[in-house]
Amino acid sequence: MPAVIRNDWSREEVLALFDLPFPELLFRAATVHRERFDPAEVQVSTLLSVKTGGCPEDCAYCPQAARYHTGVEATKLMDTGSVLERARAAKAAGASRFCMGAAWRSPKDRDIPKVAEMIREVKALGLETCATLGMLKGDQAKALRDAGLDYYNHNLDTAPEFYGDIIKTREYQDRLDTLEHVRDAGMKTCCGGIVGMGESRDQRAGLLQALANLPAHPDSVPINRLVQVEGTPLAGTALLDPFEFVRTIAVARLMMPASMVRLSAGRAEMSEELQAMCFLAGANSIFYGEKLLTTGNPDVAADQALFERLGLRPMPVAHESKTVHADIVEPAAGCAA
Ligand code: SAM
Ligand code: DTB
Ligand code: SF4
Repeated sequence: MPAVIRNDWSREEVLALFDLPFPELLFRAATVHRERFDPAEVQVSTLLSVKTGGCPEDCAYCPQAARYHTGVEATKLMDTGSVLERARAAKAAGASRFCMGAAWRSPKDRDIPKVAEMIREVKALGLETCATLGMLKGDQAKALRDAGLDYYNHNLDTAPEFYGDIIKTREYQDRLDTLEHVRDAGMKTCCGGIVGMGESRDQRAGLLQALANLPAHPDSVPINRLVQVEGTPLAGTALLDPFEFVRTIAVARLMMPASMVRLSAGRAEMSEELQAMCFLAGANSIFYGEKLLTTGNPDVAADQALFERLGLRPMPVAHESKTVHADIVEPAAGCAA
Protein backbone atom coordinates (compact mmCIF):
# COMPACT_ATOMS: atom_id res chain seq x y z
CA MET A 1 0.00 0.00 0.00
CA PRO A 2 1.61 3.29 -1.03
CA ALA A 3 1.79 6.09 1.53
CA VAL A 4 -1.48 7.87 1.95
CA ILE A 5 -2.07 11.30 0.40
CA ARG A 6 -2.91 13.62 3.29
CA ASN A 7 -3.94 17.27 3.43
CA ASP A 8 -4.19 17.64 7.21
CA TRP A 9 -0.62 17.89 8.44
CA SER A 10 0.01 19.58 11.79
CA ARG A 11 3.19 21.59 12.34
CA GLU A 12 4.24 19.14 15.08
CA GLU A 13 4.00 16.18 12.70
CA VAL A 14 6.13 17.95 10.12
CA LEU A 15 8.72 18.93 12.71
CA ALA A 16 8.82 15.35 13.98
CA LEU A 17 9.87 14.29 10.46
CA PHE A 18 12.56 17.01 10.33
CA ASP A 19 13.80 15.82 13.74
CA LEU A 20 14.35 12.19 12.66
CA PRO A 21 17.92 10.94 12.61
CA PHE A 22 19.26 11.76 9.12
CA PRO A 23 19.69 8.12 7.94
CA GLU A 24 16.19 7.21 9.14
CA LEU A 25 14.64 10.22 7.39
CA LEU A 26 16.41 9.41 4.13
CA PHE A 27 15.46 5.74 4.34
CA ARG A 28 11.78 6.58 4.84
CA ALA A 29 11.79 9.15 2.03
CA ALA A 30 13.58 6.77 -0.35
CA THR A 31 11.03 4.07 0.50
CA VAL A 32 8.06 6.35 -0.23
CA HIS A 33 9.78 7.52 -3.44
CA ARG A 34 9.94 3.92 -4.73
CA GLU A 35 6.27 3.28 -4.07
CA ARG A 36 5.19 5.52 -6.94
CA PHE A 37 8.29 6.28 -9.00
CA ASP A 38 11.32 4.63 -10.50
CA PRO A 39 14.11 6.26 -8.48
CA ALA A 40 16.40 6.15 -11.53
CA GLU A 41 14.11 8.54 -13.43
CA VAL A 42 14.37 12.31 -13.15
CA GLN A 43 11.96 14.69 -14.89
CA VAL A 44 13.77 17.48 -16.74
CA SER A 45 12.33 20.94 -17.37
CA THR A 46 14.01 23.83 -19.15
CA LEU A 47 13.31 27.41 -18.14
CA LEU A 48 13.25 30.48 -20.32
CA SER A 49 12.73 34.03 -19.16
CA VAL A 50 10.38 35.39 -21.84
CA LYS A 51 10.15 38.77 -20.14
CA THR A 52 12.99 39.75 -17.86
CA GLY A 53 13.40 42.33 -15.09
CA GLY A 54 11.68 45.61 -14.35
CA CYS A 55 9.20 43.93 -12.00
CA PRO A 56 7.21 46.21 -9.67
CA GLU A 57 7.12 43.68 -6.80
CA ASP A 58 9.46 43.71 -3.79
CA CYS A 59 10.32 39.99 -3.36
CA ALA A 60 13.49 40.25 -1.26
CA TYR A 61 15.22 37.36 -3.00
CA CYS A 62 14.60 38.43 -6.58
CA PRO A 63 17.14 39.90 -9.01
CA GLN A 64 14.28 40.97 -11.32
CA ALA A 65 12.61 43.43 -8.94
CA ALA A 66 13.08 46.91 -10.46
CA ARG A 67 13.68 48.46 -7.04
CA TYR A 68 16.92 46.54 -6.38
CA HIS A 69 20.11 47.32 -8.27
CA THR A 70 21.19 43.91 -9.47
CA GLY A 71 22.40 44.65 -12.99
CA VAL A 72 19.52 42.71 -14.58
CA GLU A 73 18.33 44.63 -17.64
CA ALA A 74 14.61 44.88 -18.23
CA THR A 75 13.41 43.48 -21.57
CA LYS A 76 10.10 43.38 -23.43
CA LEU A 77 8.17 40.16 -23.99
CA MET A 78 10.10 37.95 -26.44
CA ASP A 79 8.59 37.20 -29.83
CA THR A 80 7.21 33.72 -30.39
CA GLY A 81 9.78 32.80 -33.03
CA SER A 82 12.70 33.37 -30.62
CA VAL A 83 10.93 31.41 -27.88
CA LEU A 84 10.39 28.52 -30.28
CA GLU A 85 14.04 28.45 -31.22
CA ARG A 86 14.92 28.01 -27.54
CA ALA A 87 12.20 25.41 -27.04
CA ARG A 88 13.50 23.35 -29.99
CA ALA A 89 17.02 23.48 -28.52
CA ALA A 90 15.70 22.40 -25.10
CA LYS A 91 13.90 19.46 -26.67
CA ALA A 92 16.98 18.46 -28.64
CA ALA A 93 19.00 18.52 -25.40
CA GLY A 94 16.49 16.13 -23.78
CA ALA A 95 14.03 18.33 -21.86
CA SER A 96 10.43 17.12 -21.66
CA ARG A 97 8.92 20.32 -20.27
CA PHE A 98 9.47 23.93 -21.24
CA CYS A 99 8.69 26.60 -18.67
CA MET A 100 8.23 30.22 -19.71
CA GLY A 101 8.72 32.84 -16.98
CA ALA A 102 7.80 36.51 -16.97
CA ALA A 103 8.80 39.12 -14.41
CA TRP A 104 5.26 40.37 -13.94
CA ARG A 105 3.17 40.99 -10.84
CA SER A 106 0.35 39.67 -13.04
CA PRO A 107 -0.16 39.60 -16.80
CA LYS A 108 -2.24 42.33 -18.41
CA ASP A 109 -5.19 41.05 -20.41
CA ARG A 110 -3.48 42.23 -23.58
CA ASP A 111 -0.46 40.00 -22.82
CA ILE A 112 -2.52 36.82 -22.72
CA PRO A 113 -2.96 36.27 -26.51
CA LYS A 114 0.80 36.68 -27.01
CA VAL A 115 1.63 34.15 -24.30
CA ALA A 116 -1.15 31.86 -25.57
CA GLU A 117 0.50 31.83 -29.00
CA MET A 118 3.84 30.82 -27.44
CA ILE A 119 2.14 28.05 -25.49
CA ARG A 120 0.33 26.67 -28.54
CA GLU A 121 3.50 26.59 -30.61
CA VAL A 122 5.73 25.14 -27.89
CA LYS A 123 3.17 22.42 -27.27
CA ALA A 124 3.05 21.66 -30.99
CA LEU A 125 6.75 20.72 -30.72
CA GLY A 126 5.71 17.87 -28.44
CA LEU A 127 6.90 19.46 -25.19
CA GLU A 128 4.89 19.79 -21.99
CA THR A 129 4.24 23.45 -21.34
CA CYS A 130 4.56 25.43 -18.13
CA ALA A 131 4.31 29.16 -17.47
CA THR A 132 4.98 31.41 -14.50
CA LEU A 133 3.59 34.89 -15.05
CA GLY A 134 2.54 36.06 -11.59
CA MET A 135 -1.00 36.33 -10.26
CA LEU A 136 -3.78 35.13 -12.58
CA LYS A 137 -7.48 35.89 -12.73
CA GLY A 138 -9.90 33.05 -13.41
CA ASP A 139 -10.54 33.98 -17.03
CA GLN A 140 -6.80 34.36 -17.72
CA ALA A 141 -6.18 30.87 -16.33
CA LYS A 142 -8.88 29.47 -18.62
CA ALA A 143 -7.42 31.25 -21.65
CA LEU A 144 -3.98 29.75 -20.93
CA ARG A 145 -5.53 26.31 -20.48
CA ASP A 146 -7.34 26.68 -23.80
CA ALA A 147 -4.01 27.44 -25.44
CA GLY A 148 -2.70 24.10 -24.15
CA LEU A 149 -0.87 25.05 -20.96
CA ASP A 150 -0.18 21.92 -18.92
CA TYR A 151 1.34 23.43 -15.75
CA TYR A 152 1.26 26.81 -14.06
CA ASN A 153 4.08 27.63 -11.61
CA HIS A 154 3.17 29.86 -8.71
CA ASN A 155 5.08 29.43 -5.48
CA LEU A 156 4.02 29.97 -1.87
CA ASP A 157 7.71 30.79 -1.37
CA THR A 158 7.80 30.42 2.42
CA ALA A 159 5.73 29.81 5.56
CA PRO A 160 2.74 32.12 6.07
CA GLU A 161 4.32 33.62 9.21
CA PHE A 162 7.64 34.48 7.47
CA TYR A 163 6.09 35.68 4.23
CA GLY A 164 5.69 39.32 5.33
CA ASP A 165 9.45 39.51 5.98
CA ILE A 166 10.10 38.64 2.33
CA ILE A 167 7.28 40.19 0.28
CA LYS A 168 5.09 43.15 1.12
CA THR A 169 3.54 43.98 -2.26
CA ARG A 170 1.09 41.06 -2.26
CA GLU A 171 -0.48 38.72 0.27
CA TYR A 172 -0.23 35.00 0.88
CA GLN A 173 -3.95 34.83 0.14
CA ASP A 174 -3.34 36.30 -3.34
CA ARG A 175 -1.11 33.32 -4.05
CA LEU A 176 -3.68 30.84 -2.78
CA ASP A 177 -6.32 32.53 -4.98
CA THR A 178 -4.17 32.21 -8.10
CA LEU A 179 -3.55 28.53 -7.36
CA GLU A 180 -7.28 28.03 -7.01
CA HIS A 181 -7.91 29.64 -10.42
CA VAL A 182 -5.27 27.35 -11.94
CA ARG A 183 -6.81 24.23 -10.40
CA ASP A 184 -10.32 25.33 -11.34
CA ALA A 185 -9.22 25.75 -14.95
CA GLY A 186 -8.04 22.13 -14.84
CA MET A 187 -4.31 22.80 -15.18
CA LYS A 188 -1.63 21.09 -13.13
CA THR A 189 -0.01 23.15 -10.40
CA CYS A 190 3.70 23.62 -9.89
CA CYS A 191 4.11 25.17 -6.47
CA GLY A 192 6.97 25.23 -4.00
CA GLY A 193 9.21 27.70 -2.29
CA ILE A 194 12.67 28.88 -1.37
CA VAL A 195 14.79 27.85 1.60
CA GLY A 196 17.95 29.51 2.86
CA MET A 197 16.30 32.92 3.24
CA GLY A 198 17.09 33.09 6.96
CA GLU A 199 13.95 31.19 7.98
CA SER A 200 13.89 28.84 10.97
CA ARG A 201 13.35 25.07 10.73
CA ASP A 202 9.86 25.68 12.08
CA GLN A 203 9.25 28.01 9.14
CA ARG A 204 10.66 25.51 6.64
CA ALA A 205 8.22 23.02 8.14
CA GLY A 206 5.52 25.70 7.77
CA LEU A 207 6.21 26.04 4.04
CA LEU A 208 5.88 22.27 3.51
CA GLN A 209 2.79 22.17 5.72
CA ALA A 210 1.15 24.92 3.64
CA LEU A 211 2.02 23.11 0.39
CA ALA A 212 0.81 19.70 1.52
CA ASN A 213 -2.39 21.09 3.03
CA LEU A 214 -3.48 22.80 -0.20
CA PRO A 215 -6.80 21.35 -1.49
CA ALA A 216 -4.72 19.18 -3.84
CA HIS A 217 -0.99 18.51 -3.59
CA PRO A 218 0.89 20.45 -6.25
CA ASP A 219 1.79 18.13 -9.12
CA SER A 220 5.33 19.57 -9.08
CA VAL A 221 6.98 20.96 -5.96
CA PRO A 222 10.06 23.08 -6.71
CA ILE A 223 12.33 23.40 -3.70
CA ASN A 224 14.66 26.30 -4.47
CA ARG A 225 17.76 27.07 -2.44
CA LEU A 226 18.14 30.83 -2.40
CA VAL A 227 20.47 32.06 -5.13
CA GLN A 228 22.01 35.08 -3.48
CA VAL A 229 22.21 37.98 -5.90
CA GLU A 230 24.18 41.13 -5.07
CA GLY A 231 21.83 44.08 -4.72
CA THR A 232 18.87 42.10 -3.35
CA PRO A 233 18.05 42.49 0.36
CA LEU A 234 18.80 38.79 0.96
CA ALA A 235 22.37 38.90 -0.41
CA GLY A 236 24.67 37.97 2.46
CA THR A 237 22.13 35.76 4.28
CA ALA A 238 23.80 32.99 6.30
CA LEU A 239 24.05 29.83 4.19
CA LEU A 240 21.70 26.98 5.00
CA ASP A 241 23.34 23.81 6.29
CA PRO A 242 23.38 21.45 3.27
CA PHE A 243 22.06 18.56 5.38
CA GLU A 244 19.12 20.72 6.38
CA PHE A 245 18.43 21.27 2.68
CA VAL A 246 18.44 17.51 2.10
CA ARG A 247 16.11 17.07 5.07
CA THR A 248 13.72 19.58 3.49
CA ILE A 249 13.66 17.55 0.27
CA ALA A 250 13.10 14.31 2.19
CA VAL A 251 10.24 15.75 4.24
CA ALA A 252 8.64 17.15 1.06
CA ARG A 253 8.84 13.66 -0.50
CA LEU A 254 7.24 12.07 2.59
CA MET A 255 4.43 14.62 2.78
CA MET A 256 3.66 14.75 -0.96
CA PRO A 257 4.39 11.17 -2.05
CA ALA A 258 2.87 11.39 -5.55
CA SER A 259 4.29 14.79 -6.52
CA MET A 260 7.40 15.51 -8.51
CA VAL A 261 9.80 17.10 -6.02
CA ARG A 262 12.10 19.39 -7.96
CA LEU A 263 15.65 20.13 -6.90
CA SER A 264 15.35 23.64 -8.33
CA ALA A 265 17.36 26.86 -8.09
CA GLY A 266 20.70 26.68 -6.34
CA ARG A 267 22.15 23.57 -8.02
CA ALA A 268 24.99 25.54 -9.58
CA GLU A 269 26.28 26.24 -6.08
CA MET A 270 25.86 22.62 -4.91
CA SER A 271 28.40 19.83 -5.08
CA GLU A 272 27.49 16.77 -7.11
CA GLU A 273 27.54 14.76 -3.89
CA LEU A 274 24.93 17.05 -2.37
CA GLN A 275 22.75 16.76 -5.47
CA ALA A 276 23.10 12.95 -5.35
CA MET A 277 21.96 13.02 -1.73
CA CYS A 278 18.90 15.03 -2.78
CA PHE A 279 18.01 12.38 -5.39
CA LEU A 280 18.40 9.75 -2.66
CA ALA A 281 16.06 11.81 -0.48
CA GLY A 282 13.35 11.68 -3.15
CA ALA A 283 13.99 14.60 -5.49
CA ASN A 284 12.98 13.46 -8.99
CA SER A 285 12.96 16.58 -11.11
CA ILE A 286 15.44 19.29 -12.07
CA PHE A 287 15.78 22.43 -14.13
CA TYR A 288 18.03 21.56 -17.05
CA GLY A 289 19.91 24.06 -19.21
CA GLU A 290 22.61 26.65 -18.59
CA LYS A 291 20.33 29.30 -17.20
CA LEU A 292 17.43 29.48 -14.77
CA LEU A 293 15.75 32.85 -15.41
CA THR A 294 18.60 35.29 -14.87
CA THR A 295 21.13 33.23 -12.90
CA GLY A 296 23.27 30.22 -13.79
CA ASN A 297 22.45 26.52 -13.68
CA PRO A 298 24.85 23.61 -14.29
CA ASP A 299 25.55 23.21 -17.99
CA VAL A 300 23.90 20.43 -19.97
CA ALA A 301 27.11 18.42 -20.41
CA ALA A 302 27.73 18.47 -16.64
CA ASP A 303 24.20 17.27 -15.92
CA GLN A 304 24.42 14.56 -18.56
CA ALA A 305 27.70 13.39 -17.02
CA LEU A 306 26.18 13.42 -13.54
CA PHE A 307 23.18 11.37 -14.73
CA GLU A 308 25.58 8.91 -16.34
CA ARG A 309 27.68 8.56 -13.18
CA LEU A 310 24.60 8.09 -11.00
CA GLY A 311 22.74 5.79 -13.42
CA LEU A 312 19.88 8.27 -13.74
CA ARG A 313 17.85 8.88 -16.88
CA PRO A 314 15.34 11.53 -18.00
CA MET A 315 11.78 10.59 -17.14
CA PRO A 316 9.49 9.98 -20.11
CA VAL A 317 6.33 12.11 -19.90
CA ALA A 318 4.15 9.00 -19.58
CA HIS A 319 5.85 8.02 -16.31
CA GLU A 320 4.94 11.18 -14.42
CA SER A 321 2.55 10.33 -11.62
CA LYS A 322 -1.00 11.23 -12.61
CA THR A 323 -2.51 10.32 -9.28
CA VAL A 324 -2.17 13.50 -7.25
CA HIS A 325 -5.76 14.64 -7.61
CA ALA A 326 -7.26 11.22 -7.99
CA ASP A 327 -6.35 9.43 -4.81
CA ILE A 328 -7.01 11.85 -2.01
CA VAL A 329 -8.23 9.49 0.69
CA GLU A 330 -9.79 9.98 4.05
CA PRO A 331 -7.76 12.30 6.29
CA ALA A 332 -5.61 10.86 9.06
CA ALA A 333 -6.03 7.33 7.71
CA GLY A 334 -2.33 6.83 8.22
CA CYS A 335 0.91 8.69 8.20
CA ALA A 336 2.97 9.02 5.03
CA ALA A 337 5.96 8.15 7.16
N1 SAM B 1 6.94 36.94 -11.45
C1 SAM B 1 6.31 35.69 -11.28
C2 SAM B 1 6.09 35.33 -9.85
O1 SAM B 1 6.75 35.83 -8.97
O2 SAM B 1 5.21 34.48 -9.62
C3 SAM B 1 7.05 34.55 -11.96
C4 SAM B 1 8.55 34.49 -11.93
S1 SAM B 1 9.31 34.37 -10.32
C5 SAM B 1 10.98 34.72 -10.69
C6 SAM B 1 9.22 32.63 -9.97
C7 SAM B 1 9.84 32.12 -8.69
O3 SAM B 1 11.25 32.10 -8.81
C8 SAM B 1 9.60 32.88 -7.41
O4 SAM B 1 8.35 32.61 -6.84
C9 SAM B 1 10.71 32.32 -6.52
O5 SAM B 1 10.25 31.20 -5.80
C10 SAM B 1 11.79 31.91 -7.52
N2 SAM B 1 13.00 32.73 -7.35
C11 SAM B 1 13.17 34.01 -7.76
N3 SAM B 1 14.38 34.47 -7.42
C12 SAM B 1 15.01 33.46 -6.77
C13 SAM B 1 16.29 33.34 -6.17
N4 SAM B 1 17.15 34.35 -6.12
N5 SAM B 1 16.61 32.16 -5.59
C14 SAM B 1 15.72 31.13 -5.61
N6 SAM B 1 14.50 31.20 -6.17
C15 SAM B 1 14.13 32.35 -6.74
C1 DTB C 1 10.85 28.01 -9.42
O1 DTB C 1 10.36 27.57 -8.36
N1 DTB C 1 12.14 28.27 -9.61
C2 DTB C 1 12.37 28.82 -10.92
C3 DTB C 1 10.99 28.69 -11.58
N2 DTB C 1 10.15 28.27 -10.51
C4 DTB C 1 10.41 29.80 -12.34
C5 DTB C 1 12.99 30.16 -10.91
C6 DTB C 1 14.29 30.25 -10.17
C7 DTB C 1 14.85 31.60 -10.36
C8 DTB C 1 16.21 31.77 -9.77
C9 DTB C 1 16.74 33.15 -9.93
C10 DTB C 1 16.91 33.60 -11.35
O2 DTB C 1 17.51 32.86 -12.18
O3 DTB C 1 16.50 34.72 -11.66
FE1 SF4 D 1 8.66 40.02 -9.67
FE2 SF4 D 1 8.29 37.39 -9.60
FE3 SF4 D 1 10.69 38.50 -8.99
FE4 SF4 D 1 8.66 38.81 -7.31
S1 SF4 D 1 9.62 36.86 -7.88
S2 SF4 D 1 10.07 40.43 -7.99
S3 SF4 D 1 6.95 38.96 -8.72
S4 SF4 D 1 9.69 38.51 -10.96
